[in-house]
Amino acid sequence: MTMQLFSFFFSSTSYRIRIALQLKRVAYDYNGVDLRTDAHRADSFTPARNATAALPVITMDDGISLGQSLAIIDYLDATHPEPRLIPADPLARARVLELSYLIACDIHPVNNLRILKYLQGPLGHNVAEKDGWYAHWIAEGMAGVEQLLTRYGHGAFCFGDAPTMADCCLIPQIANAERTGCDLTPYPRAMAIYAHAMTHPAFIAAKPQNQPDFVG
Ligand SMILES: N[C@@H](CCC(=O)N[C@@H](CS)C(=O)NCC(=O)O)C(=O)O
Repeated sequence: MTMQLFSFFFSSTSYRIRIALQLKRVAYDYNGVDLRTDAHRADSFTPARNATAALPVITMDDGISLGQSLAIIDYLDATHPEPRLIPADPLARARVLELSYLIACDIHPVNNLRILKYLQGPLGHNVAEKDGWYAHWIAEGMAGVEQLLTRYGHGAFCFGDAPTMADCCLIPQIANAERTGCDLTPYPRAMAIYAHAMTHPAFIAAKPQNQPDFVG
């Protein structure tokens, strides 16, 4: 059985996995789960396949399901080691994890769909306030990303001329920030990496616009 990816085209966490799968040339079937209609919370999808009602999820030959994008990339790196996305060298590995965690643990969670919905629903904020929240946390987080890249980054991607898990996290985060109209001019190093990634076949194939469930 081919690996199954449960993804939504605009989901940045799903985008991380699409990049990793494309880089590693792992065959997979794409299963679109529409976050806008709460399909990720439907009984047909949770909890058997999706313990936390979040994307992405992959399922494997033996029926095992796995969520959490960084755990999935770690698993893919162990089962499909070429090309490596998490370096073996302890410090190189730590640098890749440092940037990946900054994006995955600090930036993405506060701007996740359920948080934005809670701001507008139970907390009663309007669209402008919600957009201000989003832009604020992008600015705080991306300032840290740019610092790390300026101090420790090198090459055409975050840490060298080959992509790592850090690039799998950075590119989707920038794509989402760009789509929501955030000012990204203060982050020239990050944006240069983004521009370079947009010329790479694996990153192009993983773009939201190139997914079967994309709606413009
Ligand atoms: N830490 C998780 C986050 C997963 C996550 O929350 N994904 C978003 C899509 S980008 C989602 O499914 N959100 C649904 C919601 O907030 O209701 C990961 O890295 O996989």
